[in-house]
Amino acid sequence: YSQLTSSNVSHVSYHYNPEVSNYHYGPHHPMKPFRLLLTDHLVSAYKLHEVMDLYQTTPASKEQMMKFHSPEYIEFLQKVSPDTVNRATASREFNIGDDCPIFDGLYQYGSMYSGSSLDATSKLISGISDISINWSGGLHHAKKYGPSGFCYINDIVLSILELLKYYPRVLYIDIDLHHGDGVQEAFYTTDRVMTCSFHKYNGTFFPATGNFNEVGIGRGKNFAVNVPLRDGIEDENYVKLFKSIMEPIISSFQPSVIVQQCGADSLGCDRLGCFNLNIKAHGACVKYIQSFGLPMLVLGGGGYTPRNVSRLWCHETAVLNNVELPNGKLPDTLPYKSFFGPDFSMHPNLGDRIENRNTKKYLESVRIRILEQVRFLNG
Ligand code: ZL4
Ligand code: CA
Ligand code: ZN
Repeated sequence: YSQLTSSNVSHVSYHYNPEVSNYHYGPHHPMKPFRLLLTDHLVSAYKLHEVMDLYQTTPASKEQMMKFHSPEYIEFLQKVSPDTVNRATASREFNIGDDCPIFDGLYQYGSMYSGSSLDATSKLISGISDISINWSGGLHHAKKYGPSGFCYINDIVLSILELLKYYPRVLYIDIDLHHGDGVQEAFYTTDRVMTCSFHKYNGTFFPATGNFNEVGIGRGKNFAVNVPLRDGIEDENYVKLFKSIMEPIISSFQPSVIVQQCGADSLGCDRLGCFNLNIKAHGACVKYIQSFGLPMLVLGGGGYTPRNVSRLWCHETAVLNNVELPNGKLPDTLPYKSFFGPDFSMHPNLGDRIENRNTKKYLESVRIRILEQVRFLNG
């Protein structure tokens, strides 16, 4: 299981099963798997498919999903259907409801996006890829015994468990708008996985966890990092804070592999969002992590304005391939081009919708507090 280090050009692989974009959470539900089809069309219109290894992925098996999830929960998902579900029981026993409804093909959907993450993971482990991408993954809220926040199977936990068989230390970075609670909880007591989430936090915003004082327990103490942010954070402050926190974490933790969740709901103008980030700033965080030259699993996550989700993940696919996309209008051959109006460009301004409630003083206190925690990593 050697890693490719001799070449200065990374081998990038893209893991996708087009079927995943056909599932529907239901009318008006903000999570739209169709955004994955839009992303794939953009990636293809820019000919990025030609510079990466493409893999059509296979669904995860029941046994693979039970490496984290309880057999009762997986069996429930396998058996349940919209017509036969007892909603009262499903809600009480398995947290089924408006956020996590029962829809047609739910089990296949969960095994499909998790299978993509596991396929991407095995290409890293075998050394065939230096960077593996699965935009359909990154569903960070799912718990051992049930779904949470639009997430049914925790593909991230499954992937990290697999990575831990071959790598001593895994760094997990989560730039989704929401706290990566499911991943944090799964590895809260180990010093082999460091979890680090940037998110909106005010004590009530979903999932209501992720304050500074959640740092891990036992051997895992100080190996969970939380960066609680207020509404309206802007490009420059976010990227500066991100780099100033991730640099010392990477130099002291010395991860052997990095998993990055790239949730697109931290962009400005997101249907559920409250930050002001532009696509280039979000992408700069991915580029910065890539610059450390470690094997990297890159995953999607949230993102509720499909045209911007697909723009972001196409831009990040380009970044990871060291490709500069042409400025100007989107390619004429792009299917669903009408979704991208009125500007028809890759970089609409998403940056000034919400008042920035993160003062310089607040962000400085966040940085100091986290650097304090990271100092404890070395004894
Ligand atoms: C919706 O319109 O804050 C679900 C969810 C369904 C359609 C019809 C039902 C209408 C917004 C959200 C009633 C919906 C009430 N429909 C939903 C406490 C809540 C209880 C459920 O990006 N109601 C729960 C979850 C968050 C809560 C965010 C982020 C995932 C990720 C990774 C998950 N849940 C209040 C909300 C709608 C809906 C409209 C919704 N749910 C917005 N925020 C939530 O981190 C993928
Ligand atoms: Ca996050
Ligand atoms: Zn989110």
